[in-house]
Amino acid sequence: MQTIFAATWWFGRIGVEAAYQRWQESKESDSALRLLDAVVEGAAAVERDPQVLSVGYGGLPNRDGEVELDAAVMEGSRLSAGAVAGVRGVLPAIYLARDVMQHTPHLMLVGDGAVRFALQQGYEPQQLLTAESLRRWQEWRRQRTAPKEVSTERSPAEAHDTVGVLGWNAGHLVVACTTSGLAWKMPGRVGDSPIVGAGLYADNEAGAAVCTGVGEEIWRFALASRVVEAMRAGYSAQQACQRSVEFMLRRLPEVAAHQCAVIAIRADGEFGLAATQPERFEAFVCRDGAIERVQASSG
Ligand code: SD4
Repeated sequence: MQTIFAATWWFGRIGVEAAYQRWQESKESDSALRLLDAVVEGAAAVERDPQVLSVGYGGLPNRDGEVELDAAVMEGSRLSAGAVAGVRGVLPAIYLARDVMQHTPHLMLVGDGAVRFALQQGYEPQQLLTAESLRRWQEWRRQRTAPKEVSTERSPAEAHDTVGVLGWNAGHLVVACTTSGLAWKMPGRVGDSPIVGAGLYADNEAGAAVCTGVGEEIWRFALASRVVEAMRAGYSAQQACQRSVEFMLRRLPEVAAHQCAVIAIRADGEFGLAATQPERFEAFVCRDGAIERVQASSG
């Protein structure tokens, strides 16, 4: 029986490798739980990597220099989900999202309430800023207070990427998504990533999708849910992603100025991806351990 993992961006490779490793080493007898643990582990590996400046430890902070994490998980048999948003000092945030799903009657906890829950669950408070992310924040602040200087860096929104990990086995679908959100965001700002239907969705009857890019644009189009509903209507994963992104661009042409990307797996295991800026988007797909880099194509 084939097992598929897929994850966004260059660090998607880290995500699918860690997911597949967990899948293979797992002693969990319930295959649905085993698959969920695998995608959570894939997302957590990216959170722990300080080289990734947009997820977890080392993620770029908000405008006040604080790292605020958003994360969510969803599984497609019971449509169960758990999410956290605006969480400070907790790592991996994706574990906490899974804890919300498995150990509370709620779907999402935010801010201080989420941190209190984390402490009750035994998480140790962590410093998520690294020397590098602190240096970048200080540089951003310096440039902001010196408006005549021109920044050569890509705009914060464009420089910021989320890891979304999809898992498929025997028709069962799961998804994990975690991010530090847009760099230099307003404190308290939440994007699409922890929002069921916007940043992620999974339904075994149709498929699963996870998004990355500018959350405000992705959210207003409920992109993950839109893609899953297109698969339910009979489109392939590739067509569903493509059609949904084309709809966004037709409905609001200015979306083309932003990166909005989605990857999807249909209930039968077929994979697809699309992006408003396809030349800048890549994903990694792992089929029974064989990893392939996939680039979005235009049109
Ligand atoms: C957000 N969607 O918070 C995330 C950020 C991201 O590529 O994925 N950027 O809006």
